[in-house]
This record gives sequence, structure tokens and C-alpha cells, in this order.
Amino acid sequence: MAIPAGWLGPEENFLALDEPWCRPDQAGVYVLSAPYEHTSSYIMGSDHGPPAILEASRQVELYDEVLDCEPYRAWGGIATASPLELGSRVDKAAVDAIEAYVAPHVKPGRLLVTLTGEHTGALGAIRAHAKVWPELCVVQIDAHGDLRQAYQGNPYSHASVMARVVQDGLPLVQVGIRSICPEEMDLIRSSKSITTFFASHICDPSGRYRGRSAPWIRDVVKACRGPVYLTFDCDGLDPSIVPALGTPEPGGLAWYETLALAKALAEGPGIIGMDVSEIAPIPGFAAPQFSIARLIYRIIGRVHAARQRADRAPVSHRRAARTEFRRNTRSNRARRRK
Ligand SMILES: [Mn+2]
Repeated sequence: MAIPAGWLGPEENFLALDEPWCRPDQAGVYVLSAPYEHTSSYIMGSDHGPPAILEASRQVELYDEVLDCEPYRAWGGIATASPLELGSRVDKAAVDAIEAYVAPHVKPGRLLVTLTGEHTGALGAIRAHAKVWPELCVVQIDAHGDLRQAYQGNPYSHASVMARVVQDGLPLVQVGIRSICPEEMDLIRSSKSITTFFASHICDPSGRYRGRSAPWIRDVVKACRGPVYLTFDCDGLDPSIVPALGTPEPGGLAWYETLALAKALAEGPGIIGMDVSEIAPIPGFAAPQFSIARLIYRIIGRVHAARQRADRAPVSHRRAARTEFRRNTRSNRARRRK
């Protein structure tokens, strides 16, 4: 059977999966590509990130030794859509086009991973998810606050993308922030809907958490008041892991603590969707995009393991979790009305 039009076969798809594991009619995970770059202010090339991640993913080992399974099989497959062609569309037109590209695929039970260029592209994917999950909480892994009202006069700049998310009324939990301006600090201090875990508090051994990940990960999970949409700007990681970035900033998250955070979010509030941005490939140097492809696959595996665990939980636990979730959702709505 031929792969339907608009979907990529084993020569091009995420992980180089054969049929039937790359078919959209059976896959539980969809990988979407929206390569967009318009406002990058330092190192260019983030629109080459999504194809570079797809290409590198073909070398990722399919078995996950921690989960003792092949997560793509556990999900019923991972289907990769043909990339969105943005043409000359920029700013709001690009964000709207990305939302329209992602929206038809958002469905409870499925996991969408949107690969984009500069972080602005994430806004379209976030908005598409928020239509289906109005109670979602955005968790942003990032070196930068991205909370400027506008940057260089543009409200759709990569430096303003999370200000738009907050303006949309969505609660925001930021992790790994270490490059920020006074205007953004004022917004963080005055807004009830933003919780920020600065890198200096969580990663620095002399910081508030003494560099120990278990306590701060617990607090990040506690700060999430609804199912999590994870927006992953790759510069949240330490640039020793991914140096191929538009704006590399030292002192970021480490590999295992990032995985532990993803696992805790998947098992706690649950991860309902995610995007990955800001990889600007360095020609001839595949390690950064390979690491990101591997991280995406590891997170996909942990989301499945967590959902399976929740399905197996005794009914009384599930009822308690639902009640807790509804209570949180109500307090979320109340907060947003303020
Ligand atoms: Mn960002």
C-alpha cells in the first residue's frame, strides 16, 4: 500500500521507519515540519533545522534500553508529514499558516511533535493545541524569556513569542532561563500566569536548588496546572550538547536532567503535544541535530510509558487524578479571569 499523499516514506521520514510503522492511519505520533525563519538576530539557518533533525534521526537506535521497548511500535508507529511550505509568508501570516497546518491533526490520544525554525513558529502549534485543550499549560524550555512585547518593532519576533502565549491567556512555566531584559523581568514579577525557573536557581551548584535536579523538577511539575504542551527551544540545553544554535548561551540544562523533567511532566500533568525549535545546523557537524532527534525519540517513549501507566492505574487513582485535574482547571480559569 502506498503512503498517502502529504506523508513521508522510509527514505525521508523521522527515524527512517518502514511500512506499516510510518502510516498516518495507524501511527499514534505525528511529526510535522514547519521550517520558518524571519527574525533571527544572530546566527542564521534555523529554517534548516527541521530537515537536519529528520536526516539525523535516521541514525537513532530504535530500541530504548531504559523502557525496554521500541517506542515507535508501542505507539503503533510514527508518521511524518511533508513539510509546510511557507513561501513568502512571515510574522502573523506564517504563524497562522502553521496553526492551520497543525490544527487538523490535533486529537486526544495522539502526540504531535512540530519541528520549526525560529521559536516564533511554535506559536502556531501552541494555538492549534489550545483550541482542543483550552486548559493546557505551556512549559517552555529556553535560555531566553521571549517575553518582550515586541522586538525591533515586531510583536511576532522570536524574542516575543511567549509574550503572545501569555496574551492568549495560557499559563506559562519557563525552565532554564538565563538571558533576559528588565522589561521581561517586570512582566514575570507582575503576571500571575508566569512561573520562571531560572538556570541560576536550578543548574548552578551554588543556586537555590544546589544544582540538584530532583527538587526543582518536582517544583516545575507542581507549577503546571493543566496538561502540558512542551515548547522546546534547543538553546535551553547547554550548548556543550547542542552548539548549533541561533543564540548559544552557556549554563543550560544537562541531558539526563532534561529527560528526567520530560518523564516527570509525562507522568504528572501529562504531555499532550510538543514542538522543537532553533537548531541552526553547522555544515559538516551532525552531532547537535542527532542529539535532538534522539531526545525527541526518548521523550516520545516516555510519554507513551506514562500514558500506559495511567491506563493501568486502579480506577480509584484515576478518579482522584481526574478530580484533581478538574480542580486545577477551575482555578486556572478563575486566575485567567483576573
Ligand atoms: Mn525561545
